[in-house]
Amino acid sequence: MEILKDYLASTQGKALNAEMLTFTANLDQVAKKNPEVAKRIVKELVDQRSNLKLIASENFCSLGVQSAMGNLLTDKYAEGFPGNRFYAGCENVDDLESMAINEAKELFGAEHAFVQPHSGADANLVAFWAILRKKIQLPMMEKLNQTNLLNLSKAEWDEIRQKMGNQKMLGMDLFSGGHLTHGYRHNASAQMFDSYFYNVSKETGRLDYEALRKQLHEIKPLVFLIGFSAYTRNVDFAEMRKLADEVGAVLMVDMAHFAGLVAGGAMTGNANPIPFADIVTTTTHKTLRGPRGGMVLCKQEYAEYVDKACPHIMGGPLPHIMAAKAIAFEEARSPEFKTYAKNIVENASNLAAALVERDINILTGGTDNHMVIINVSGLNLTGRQAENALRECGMTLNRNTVPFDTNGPWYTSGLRIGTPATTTLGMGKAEMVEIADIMASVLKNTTPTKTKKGELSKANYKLDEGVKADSIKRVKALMDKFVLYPEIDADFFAKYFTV
Ligand code: DSN
Repeated sequence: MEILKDYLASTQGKALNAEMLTFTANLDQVAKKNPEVAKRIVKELVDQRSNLKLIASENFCSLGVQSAMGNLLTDKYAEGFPGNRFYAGCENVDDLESMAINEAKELFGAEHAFVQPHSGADANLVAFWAILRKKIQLPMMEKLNQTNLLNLSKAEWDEIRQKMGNQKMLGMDLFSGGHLTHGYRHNASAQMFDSYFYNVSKETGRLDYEALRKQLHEIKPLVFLIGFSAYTRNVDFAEMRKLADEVGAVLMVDMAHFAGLVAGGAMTGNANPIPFADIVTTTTHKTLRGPRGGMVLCKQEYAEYVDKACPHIMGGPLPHIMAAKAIAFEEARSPEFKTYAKNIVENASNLAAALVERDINILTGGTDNHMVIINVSGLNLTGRQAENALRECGMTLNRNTVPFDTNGPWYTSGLRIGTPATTTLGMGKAEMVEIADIMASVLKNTTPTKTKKGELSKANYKLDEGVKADSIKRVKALMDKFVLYPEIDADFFAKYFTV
């Protein structure tokens, strides 16, 4: 407590808000146990304060959300779901989880919510197995006149297992913007399902509904999965529902990226998947601005199967994270969050327009959501070179494949940028134009070096020193104006870490 005592003495006369006090006290506890860990926490804050966060899947959650995550709630086991636990003493966690569930249902207008998944990948596993159990296991059990798996003979169980493991799923191809967990061969989902993929149109870069219809009729999948981590256009979920119904497929949507836009009313009508999909998964930390975690929302008919994620694939939930989810969902119901969601989209659209004005190649020429995807191949760069050059200048973003990418998923030909974090900081149109200008200048002044064989390197590059110095200055000016977590006093860091 020495550091905290010093700190409090040094701030005499200054009003300290509760968030600062909590943060200070927590960090002090960490420092007492392991100062090196405390330093790393502060170092991360320093990094995120001094570099522009343009990663489309990241954000900054409130200090209230953060404080809810770091406490004694982590000490409780609560396998099961509210009212149905495998341990005693869960009444309080029941209340807490129910609060998060009710907030989520209210926020999204969902029939049912399951707030335990630790990540989006977990949420997808929960959803996949809920679908398989309801659609395949249940009818087979009914045919056998059985309700308990443990009463099946080995032969009966083998037959069910094989049928469950042999179902088709149609998801978006990774290169078109789909996600690893949607059937990619290096992911367990490709072993669970016989996976098929749809692509965006080569001409428009957008989903082609007629091509999709054709594929659906050919494949007739059990699961029709819509969701992406690198696609910038709205999806017509009413149309997707129609397509799914034509072939009797379950419509599953992974809205991890745009959940905050749905919550904040920036994606409404047919762009909101909740009324149309059977089952929707999401993370809670991207545009939704909550703690790192996942969630499943579904129609009532899937509720029972989703809730029984334990014992099926999950162990104990994280009560401290569910507490933080309850706070984040409540925050997302506020009028401020509505404005925030609208601003995210406006910022992304202004960022895209400013990049296009500077002759940067943007996929589909713009965006409907929170992200923008740049194709850097026309500049002779790989995504990796562009990502590294921009990070040298204080811009944190990630390289990404573009549809039909010839550079593969390691080097890639694209960059994915997003506005959730900069919008949280309060940036608007002027800052988006400034960011676009810095980015364009860095990209145009970065050139690949030659390999020993005289070919263009995919990894190494040369960035003009003058442009670099100027860009660093300009990014710093932005960051100085829009301070991350202004509640946390910079002087306090000095006690743990010299910047
Ligand atoms: N890693 C996330 C993203 O960046 O989109 C998806 O899992």
